[in-house]
Amino acid sequence: MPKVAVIMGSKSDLEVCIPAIRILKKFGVEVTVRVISAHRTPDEAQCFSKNAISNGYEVIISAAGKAAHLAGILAAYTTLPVIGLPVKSSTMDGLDSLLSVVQMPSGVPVATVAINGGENAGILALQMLSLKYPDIMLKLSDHKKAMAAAVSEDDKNLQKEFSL
Ligand code: RP5
Repeated sequence: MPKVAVIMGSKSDLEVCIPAIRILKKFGVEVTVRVISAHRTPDEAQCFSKNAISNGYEVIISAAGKAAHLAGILAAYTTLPVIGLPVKSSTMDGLDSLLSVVQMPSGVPVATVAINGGENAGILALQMLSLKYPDIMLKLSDHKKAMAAAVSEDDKNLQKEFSL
């Protein structure tokens, strides 16, 4: 069973992580959820990342806000793909978090999704896993079809509503 870690810098980031956790579980992925802070528990961040591969993780999702260094720290100690999820947790609308996550130096990438983009973090992790797990690739294809069907339904309904 594929295994993904969802790590947040503070328990206050949990709400933004829920859509990621939910979609990963829906696709049958084993999810480990942790609170590890780049600033408050830096030794644990280092330890988790250094041992992530031997502990069976295939992708890490890292959510953090403000001076959001967690994803970068995790990416520094592993060759696993790290998906950064910037959290809007301050007065700066999350732009501070976004830039802290995305502006990594050459050689240490963090695949960054939108501010509060929990579901996309989960889907991106699934897309990475799908290269190895064909059943996930199939489910992703079904998911895309379901999304398209929902948009077509909205389109049809709005056309009907406003053509009167
Ligand atoms: C970051 O600071 C966390 O990721 C969180 O988004 C933000 C605020 O943390 P708390 O002060 O709510 O614990 O480290």
